[in-house]
Amino acid sequence: MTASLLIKHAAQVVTSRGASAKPLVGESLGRIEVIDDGAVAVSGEKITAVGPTAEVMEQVETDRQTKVIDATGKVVLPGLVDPHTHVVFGGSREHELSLKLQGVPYLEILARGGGILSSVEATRSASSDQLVERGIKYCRQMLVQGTTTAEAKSGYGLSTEAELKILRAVQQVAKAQPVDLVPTFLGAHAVPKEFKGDPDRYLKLVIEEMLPQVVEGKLACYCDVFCEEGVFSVEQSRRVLTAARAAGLGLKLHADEIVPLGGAELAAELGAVSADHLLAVSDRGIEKMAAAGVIAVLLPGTTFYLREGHYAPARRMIEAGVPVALATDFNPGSSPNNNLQLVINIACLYLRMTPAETINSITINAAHALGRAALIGSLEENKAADLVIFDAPNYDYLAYRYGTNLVETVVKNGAVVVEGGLVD
Ligand code: IZC
Ligand code: ZN
Repeated sequence: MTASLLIKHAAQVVTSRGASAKPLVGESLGRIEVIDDGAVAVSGEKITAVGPTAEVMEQVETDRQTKVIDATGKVVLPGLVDPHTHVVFGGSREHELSLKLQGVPYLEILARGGGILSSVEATRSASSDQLVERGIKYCRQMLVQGTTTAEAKSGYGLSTEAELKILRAVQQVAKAQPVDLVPTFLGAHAVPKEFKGDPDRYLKLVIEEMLPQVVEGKLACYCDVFCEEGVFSVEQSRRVLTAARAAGLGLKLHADEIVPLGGAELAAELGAVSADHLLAVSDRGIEKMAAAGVIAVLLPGTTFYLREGHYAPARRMIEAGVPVALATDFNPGSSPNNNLQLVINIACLYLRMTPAETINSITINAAHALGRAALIGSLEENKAADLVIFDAPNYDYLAYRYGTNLVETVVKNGAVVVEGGLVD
C-alpha cells in the first residue's frame, strides 16, 4: 500500500509496542524498544510499518502525494495519552494561590465553600458555548504539547442539568479539534451547597437521576468518585460505583490522595480500571491492586502544586506488580497544568521513575487506563497513526530538559496537526 506519510531517519523511534493486551508491570515497565535511525510509515489513519529506516523504505511504496518528514536528530514517540483530566470547567482559581501560600490546606479551602465549589459556581453560570470554547482552547494547548488522547471528567456541575451540560460540551470539544476525549462522569466530585451536610441525599440524585441520563445519552465511558475525607467515604463511593457498574460504565476512583481511607482496596474490590492519586495508599491496597490488575494513575504534578510534601510510592507499587500510568490531572484548582512533558520531569525526580518507565506510563499504560490500548498508545502496525516528533536527540533528553515544550510535530489519525511546534 502506498504511504500517505513517511517519517524517516529519526535518531530514535520509541515504540512501546507489544503490550496492547495487558499493561506493562514490574520490570517490563522499564523496558522500552528503541529503534535507531527509525522510520514510521502511515497509510490513511493507520500505521503500516515501524522499523529501521532502511527496512521500512524497502517495505513501503511512496508516490508524489506521500508526505515525507526527515526526523534526523529527533525522537519519535506514540501520541501521548493523558488518562486523568478535568478539562471542561468555568472560571479559574488563581486567587487561591495566595491562600495556599498562607498555608490554608486544600480541603480547608473546599470546606469554606471555595476550591471545587467555586469552580462549580463558575461552571454553572457559563453557557454551553463558553465551556466548549474554553475546552477547545485547553485541548489545543495539550495537542501542541504532544497529547493526542485525554480523559475528560465532568464534576463541576453537581446538578443534573449542569453535569449533562459539561458532558455534552466534552462531546462537542472532541468533535471540534484533534485531541480524542474519553468522557468520565464525576457527579460525585463534591457535595454542592444545596445539599450541604446531606451527602447521602445528594448521592441519591447522582445515582437515581444523573447516572441513568448519562448512560441513556451515551455521555460517558467511565464513572469516578472523589473518595476523600470530608468529601465521599468508601461506603458512599461504593454505592455510586456499584450503580455505575450495573449501568454498564467502567470505573475509576480518586483514591487515597490525602487521607488513607481504603480507596485502593475499594477499586480492587469493584474491578475498577484505575485508582488515581494514591499518595496515602496502604500496603494492603497495593497488594489488592496488583492482584486485581487495577492501574495506578499517578498525578505527581498535583502533589508538586499542592506542596503535599510526599509523593505516591511509585517504586513500591512498581515492585509489587501494580501497573502504573501517569497523568496531568489538569483542573483549575490542584493542577492547572496540561503538559505531560512536565509530568515526566516530576515523575523522574520525585517518584524516582526512570525515563523509560515514565514514557510507557504516558503511552501504552495510559491507553490501558482509558480502555483504548487496542487502538492507541504504541507505534505498531494497524494502530491509529498518532505520534509525536520531539526536538530531542534521545528519549532521556525529555526527562532532562524541563519547562520547554520540545514538541515539533504531532500526527493524529495520520494527519499532521502540529508542525514546527505550531497548530496547523
Ligand atoms: O477543582 O480542585 N482533587 N478534584 C479532586 C480536584 C482536585 C479538582 C479541583
Ligand atoms: Zn482529579
